[in-house]
Amino acid sequence: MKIDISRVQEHDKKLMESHNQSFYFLANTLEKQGFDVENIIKKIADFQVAIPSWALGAGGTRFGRFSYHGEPGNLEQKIADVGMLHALTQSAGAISLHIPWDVPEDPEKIKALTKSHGLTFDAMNSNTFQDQPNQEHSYKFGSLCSVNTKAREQAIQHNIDVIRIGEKLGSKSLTVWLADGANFPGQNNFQTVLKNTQDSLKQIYAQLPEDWKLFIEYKPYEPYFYSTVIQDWGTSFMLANECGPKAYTLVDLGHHLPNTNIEQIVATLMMKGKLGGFHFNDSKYGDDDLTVGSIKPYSLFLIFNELVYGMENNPQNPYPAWMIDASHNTKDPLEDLMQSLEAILMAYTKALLVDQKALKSAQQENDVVECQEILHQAYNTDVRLLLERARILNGGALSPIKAFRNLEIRKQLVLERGKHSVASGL
Ligand code: PSV
Ligand code: MN
Ligand code: MN
Repeated sequence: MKIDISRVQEHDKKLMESHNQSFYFLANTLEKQGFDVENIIKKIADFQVAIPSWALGAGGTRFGRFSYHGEPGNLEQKIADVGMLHALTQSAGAISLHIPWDVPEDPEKIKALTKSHGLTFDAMNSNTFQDQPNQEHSYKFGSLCSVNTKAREQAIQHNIDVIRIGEKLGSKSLTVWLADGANFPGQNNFQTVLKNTQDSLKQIYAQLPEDWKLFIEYKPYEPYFYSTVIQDWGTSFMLANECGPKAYTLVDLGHHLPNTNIEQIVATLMMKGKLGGFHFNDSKYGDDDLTVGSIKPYSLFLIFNELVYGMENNPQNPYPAWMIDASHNTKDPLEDLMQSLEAILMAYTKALLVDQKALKSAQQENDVVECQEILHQAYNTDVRLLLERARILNGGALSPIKAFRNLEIRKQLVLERGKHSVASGL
């Protein structure tokens, strides 16, 4: 199914008058404060976030899935869902695939379909955290870290296979997230499993095409509860350095222990030119994978403040790959993703409104109060009208969720795809 954008524009006509009035008021206010509003809107419009194929079904918990029906049942339908999200929001211009869940039968056809929705392929994700049917060696006790050479070789080969599939689609990166770890002290020799992981990653890295990047994701705990081999950014950073210049650390917001200063991690990695990718979500306790900005929007703003600073001041760091990595079971997944996209763009826009020059001089003066005032001035600006403006100018919906609901898109998806849902989810 493809969205008929003229129906969206027709729907938006009713909302335009009030948007215009409020927008010009805000634009004037910001211009008076010295901001180049047109430039900010262009930056918002250019900011694209990838959608992972596993976030399109209601999932997110191992304990129960409560379907919203009409969920995508194959790769073509997953691409159609992201295409729809992109048509409405104009900010979801890429899809991230997980192998073996999303193996394309005909890569050329899938490539053309993706292009027809205005999408590109973001990072490919390998999966060595589950055993697949007919798999020879089990990952029960680890994959790239395994003390079983055969299991390790199998996991390395899987990652190489994923790269080859990605090449056919035009992807340019591989994200490796490993569940490898231990539930009990003494189970693993820390140095052995880290060394094995390092050797395995180097072998995968050796097979990376010239213009590809390797993203190494970290996570402190879960599924294992005593130790994880790549537990933190330091371990990921060390492994990326061992692999070489095309390997980077990937920060997933949910993969930190409570109260970790993620913005400081971002600053450090960007200074070192090693922040490759970013997974957005939100959490109260751990890797809860909740809607972005639903729990700690101010933290998200502080993280974006560092990202914006890094993008402007750290040419040694490549432009990071953005992706939403969130999925749970109580919202329509498409509406949930629209809320996440909005939260990401809001935090980004507010970070663009931080007066960097004034902040620098307040820091120089050690004027602690003024530093906070500057951040709060930006954070407390209601930027939603700027987001609306960027969307309309790009041909999207003024309010994606309103359009999605009023045009009864979920109902049409259920009619078209039926009630059963087979989308894979974590
Ligand atoms: C598991 O924590 C996880 O959510 C990681 O964040 C990965 O990026 C994702 O699954 C897909 O493998
Ligand atoms: Mn992730
Ligand atoms: Mn996760």
